[in-house]
Amino acid sequence: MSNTDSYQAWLQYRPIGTKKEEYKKWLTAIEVNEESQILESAAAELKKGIHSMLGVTLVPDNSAEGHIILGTYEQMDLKQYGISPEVFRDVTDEGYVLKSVFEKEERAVLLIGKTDRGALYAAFHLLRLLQKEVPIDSLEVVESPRNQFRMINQWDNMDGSIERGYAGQSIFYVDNDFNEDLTRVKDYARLLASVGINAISINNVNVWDVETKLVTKAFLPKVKAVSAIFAAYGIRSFLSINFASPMELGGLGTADPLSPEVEKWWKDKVAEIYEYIPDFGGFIVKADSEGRPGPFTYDRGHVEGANVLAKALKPFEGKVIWRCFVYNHLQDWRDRSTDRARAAYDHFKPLDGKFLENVILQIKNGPMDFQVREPVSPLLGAMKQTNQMLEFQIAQEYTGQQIDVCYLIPQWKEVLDFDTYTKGEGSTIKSIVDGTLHGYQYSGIAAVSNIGDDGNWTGHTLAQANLYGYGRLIWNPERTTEEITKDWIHLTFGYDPDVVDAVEYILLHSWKVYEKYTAPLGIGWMVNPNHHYGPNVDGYEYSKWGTYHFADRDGIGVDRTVETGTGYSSQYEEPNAKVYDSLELCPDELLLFFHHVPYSHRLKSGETVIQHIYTTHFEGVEEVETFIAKWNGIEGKVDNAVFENVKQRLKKQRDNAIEWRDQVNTYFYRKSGIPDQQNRTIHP
Ligand code: GCV
Repeated sequence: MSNTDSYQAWLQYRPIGTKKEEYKKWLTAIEVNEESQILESAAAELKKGIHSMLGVTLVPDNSAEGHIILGTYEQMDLKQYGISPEVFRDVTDEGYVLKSVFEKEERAVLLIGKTDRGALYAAFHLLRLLQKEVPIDSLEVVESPRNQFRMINQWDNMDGSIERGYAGQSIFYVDNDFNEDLTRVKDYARLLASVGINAISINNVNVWDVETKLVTKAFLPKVKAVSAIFAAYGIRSFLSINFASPMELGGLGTADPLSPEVEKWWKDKVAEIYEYIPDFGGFIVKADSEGRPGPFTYDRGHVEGANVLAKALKPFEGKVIWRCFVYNHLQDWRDRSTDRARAAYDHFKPLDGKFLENVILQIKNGPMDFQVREPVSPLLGAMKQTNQMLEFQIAQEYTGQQIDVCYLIPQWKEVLDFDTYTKGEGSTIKSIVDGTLHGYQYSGIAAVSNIGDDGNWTGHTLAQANLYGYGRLIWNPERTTEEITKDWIHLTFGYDPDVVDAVEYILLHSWKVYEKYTAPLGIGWMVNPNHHYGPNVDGYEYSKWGTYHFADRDGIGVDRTVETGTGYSSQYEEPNAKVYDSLELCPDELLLFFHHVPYSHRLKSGETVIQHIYTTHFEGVEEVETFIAKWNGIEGKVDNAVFENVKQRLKKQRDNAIEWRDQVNTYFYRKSGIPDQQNRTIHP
């Protein structure tokens, strides 16, 4: 993998080793059984990949001895290949069957989608198998994605900047316009489709002046061009909109969602958008949050706000994705009723059942904001009659900003496996967002992208694993972290066991290591305000009374219990509510999220809180040293440019970890006056 190849990310398509001759018997020609743009993309991907791996140029032929048959099941004579149509009964629209048939000297690899999108995913599946050099002579795969929406949110601004972007400038925009060259957008679509992404919003949820105009004639032809690129890869495009558009674009005196002229304005606007883009996905909306306009200005609520848009989108089957990241960022949240953690649930739970059916609420995984450790948002699953979607952040805003390595798949897996008990035991987040638990009509998962125009897309080459892993995990949340991680390493770096071991070690330990040298026991927020990079223990205070961690001479942590605190713990179903509320039962890793305790409080691990803080911060730095040693051990076994990219970032990560360790340990030593039991130097 060279520096330029790191642009290909996990679509390396390296020449095949021992299996080459075997594969060539199967893969000489391709027959596409239907005309569609998506099938054209699938065929192009197969041609490209197979040429690169086997040196074979697939010819269009259905009589060649070994050929691929690509298409949709309705157009296929299934019986001829011994496939019962029954197989497709439980396959969803984006699912597929992948089967190899060897009969009378004829070899065929069937890639049959329920629709053309399924066939595209089947093509990428086959390409993955070839890259992994597995036998293909008896393939029998039946696959359907578990989640309906598998979405990416770009936080790109039209001036070319990216909110919380850590990998260069936008690939979409420059100088308040679209990029003329959309080659990278197409390559991005390929990467996303290869891991099963089927929806994307192409502008920041904070919609400023220029972006507001994306829904006007000035930009719709270009939105259409970008949408067409994604559509050819089965990805539907969405736009983030400004709730005040009827005023800012339409010149109306109000954006009140109950005003008939506002309702008409949105109807006309939506109809206009669909004239340009018939398969437009819909709107994503950040309203009444962090200073963005919304229905509150008119004494209306989220229901009225979302529903006026939903009505306009309904005739076109468009969706409103309404974000629940709503809290009062100016208020003193120590007041019981305004604890920021409580906000989403307090705002939205009472509105259950009131949204139109094409509204989906998008809820961040935790109640705060993508911290290294947070409990799962209690709003997820709490609204049984309202479509919901989970929001992750692939961009590492609070987890090292793609300088420090922090592989987030293990964190996301914990979220998806979390049992909410909302319908009794087994009410996991994954069963909520895949729609099965409450029978949601629309649901799924979205995540904030981590790419920019850096040569390797993600700044840190290892951060590509988060994007890859996101797609693979949300396609099937039962997939293990280890499986996903190994796949990414094999596809990206190949099979050298030393490389695989080193990269796997670093990735699989990285989240916990990041947690160790930054924010302990669920406390979070000890970062520099605004840019959120680097330690600043007292950085986050929303009021003159205190900081987010409430540390004083005697103790630390936020009391979110019912009896003496903000009562946040009661937003969970039992037994979770009781577990979090109880000092004895609350898991160590979330202790300070729920409880204010003396420094001498003993954790379940047997250590005191203060000793845990010291020890984890020392260990965090030591473990980054181990990452460096592991990485240095594979010099010469990965491409030099990639080696250097990761090496430099690991060095910076060590500096960061040292800075975190020293600031955090010194701060708590000064506050508590309690020395480290092992007499390590706390304040150098
Ligand atoms: C897009 C956090 C981030 C903001 C982001 C916001 C959101 O507050 O720091 O940059 O704004 O979340 O999710 O809307």
